[in-house]
Order: sequence, then structure tokens, then C-alpha cells
Amino acid sequence: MVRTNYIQILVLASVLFFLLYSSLGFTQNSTPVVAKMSEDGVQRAEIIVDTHSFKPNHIIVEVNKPVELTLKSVTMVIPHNFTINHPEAGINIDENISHGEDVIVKFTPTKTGSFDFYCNKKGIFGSHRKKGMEGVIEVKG
Ligand SMILES: [Cu+2]
Repeated sequence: MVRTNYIQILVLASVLFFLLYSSLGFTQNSTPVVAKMSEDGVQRAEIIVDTHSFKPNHIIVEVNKPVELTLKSVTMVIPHNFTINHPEAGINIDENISHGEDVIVKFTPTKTGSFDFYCNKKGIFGSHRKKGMEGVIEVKG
């Protein structure tokens, strides 16, 4: 009888943990944010890097104008990453972001379209990307 209770508690705890963990990690598309054009002609935006999200995760920029994204990590321990691999559009970045660190990435998109970015890190429960660390850079003409 004691043994049965122990197993029930273990199963319940596992289910709760799984629900909690998976609820942290599905992609919710945030409202698109238009990168702000500065006087120096650079389009700038900030992205908050958390576990497991980028906020915002949809940035709109103009084609053929330089873009500067500030990636601000607000995590306590876990390192993340910003990968966007679209050399055909002049965008090819793979930058690690330590916990609590600000990383600035720069590129000039040469093609219109929607280009996906993500975190390439993997935890013991799977890739950060699958948990929601992905987004899109939308390049407009
Ligand atoms: Cu990550």
C-alpha cells in the first residue's frame, strides 16, 4: 500500500513537471515590431532573450539598409544563441549569448522575404528551438 502511494506520487510529479516544462516552451508569435530607423540610417531593434523565448520574435526591417539587433539575455544561468542562416539574403549569423549578456548583431538584408532565426542550443530535454526559441526577420521592399 505504501509502495503504491509512492508510485502514484512519482507519476503525478512527473506529469506535473512535464506540463510545466512544456508550457514554458511553445512558440507564441509576438506582435511584429518594426525596427526603428535611426538618424545614422541604421535600423535598430531589441530582442529579449529568455528561457525559452525571443521577445519580440517577429522583426520587420527594410531591404538594403543596415540592421542592428541588440540581444539582451535575461537568463540567470543558461547560455543561448542567435542563429540566422540565410546567406542568399545577406544574413548569416551564429552568435552565442552568455547569461545576462548583451550581444549586438549587424547585417544588411539584400533580399525581401521572411527569414527564420533560432537558438541552436540543446538542453537535456531537447533543442531550445523546439521549446520556442525561434522567430522571423521580415524584410520588406
Ligand atoms: Cu536557447
